[in-house]
Amino acid sequence: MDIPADLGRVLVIIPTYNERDNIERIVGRVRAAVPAVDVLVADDNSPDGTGRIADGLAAADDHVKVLHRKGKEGLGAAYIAGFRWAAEQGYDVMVEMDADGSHQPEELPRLLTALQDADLVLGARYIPGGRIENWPLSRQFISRGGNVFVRTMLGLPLRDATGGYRAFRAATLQKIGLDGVDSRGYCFQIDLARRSLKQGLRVVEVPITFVERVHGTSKMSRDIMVEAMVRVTQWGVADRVARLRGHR
Ligand SMILES: Nc1nc2c(ncn2[C@@H]2O[C@H](COP(=O)(O)OP(=O)(O)OP(=O)(O)O)[C@@H](O)[C@H]2O)c(=O)[nH]1
Ligand SMILES: [Mg+2]
Repeated sequence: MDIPADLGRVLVIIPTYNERDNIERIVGRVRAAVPAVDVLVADDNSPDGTGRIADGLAAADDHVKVLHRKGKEGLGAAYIAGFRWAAEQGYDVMVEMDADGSHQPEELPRLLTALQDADLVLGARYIPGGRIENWPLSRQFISRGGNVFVRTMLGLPLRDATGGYRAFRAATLQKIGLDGVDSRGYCFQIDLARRSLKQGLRVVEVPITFVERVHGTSKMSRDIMVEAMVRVTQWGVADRVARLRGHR
C-alpha cells in the first residue's frame, strides 16, 4: 500500500535492545508492507550487536536509518530521542513499533488510514476485532487489569492505553510537548495518550492482532509495572485534586 497522500512523510521508529534475531525480519516486513515509509532503529548499544546489524540494513537501503544511543535507558527515552530526530528531519507522521513481531507491519495501513481523521491512532487489543496470539492467560490478566486500572484512575475513554503500536502526527507530539515526559516503560504510552486527550486531540483506537514474540527475550520487568502503577496513581490523584479545586 501507499501512504495516504495527505499524511506526508512517515517514519516507523523501532526501539531495540538485544533484538539480534528479530531486527532484520521486522525491518523487511515494514518495508514490504508499506514501501514508502522510512524506518529508524533506535538502539541502546545492544550488547548482542543489534546496532551493527541495523547499520548493515541501513547501508543496503536508503529508507533505513539507525540512531545509536549510548546505553540502555528504557523504551520511553529511546522513543523520545527518535521523535526528536524525526521532527528535525521533517517527518509528518511518527509510528511506534516493537522489534519483536508483536506489532504486525501488515496492519500498518490500517493505522495510517485511521490517522487521516485523527491526531493519534492507537493499535488496540481490547476492542472488537482486536486479538492476542500466544499470551498465557496470566499475562492477559495483568494487561487487561492494568487497562481497567488506568481507565478507572484516569477516566480515559480508551480500551487499550498501554499498547505500543501507534501512529502520531508530528503536530500531535509538538502540541503535547515531550520535555516533561520521563516515564520509561508502559506508563510512557499511557502518558502520551493522556496528554493527547488533555489537549483535546482526536485519539482513535483501531483493532490489531498482537502476536507474542518468538525470538529473543522480553524486557518487561516488575520495575516497569510498579513504575506504571505509581505514576498512574499519582496522575489520578493530581487530576482529582485539580478538579476539586476547580469546583470550589
Ligand atoms: N532502545 C531501547 N529499546 C528497548 C528498551 N527496552 C525495550 N526495548 C524495545 O522495546 C520493544 C518492546 O520491548 P519488549 O521486551 O518486547 O517488551 P514488551 O513487548 O512490553 O514485552 P513482551 O510482550 O514480553 O515482549 C522491543 O523492540 C525492545 O527491544 C530499551 O531500554 N531501549
Ligand atoms: Mg514485546
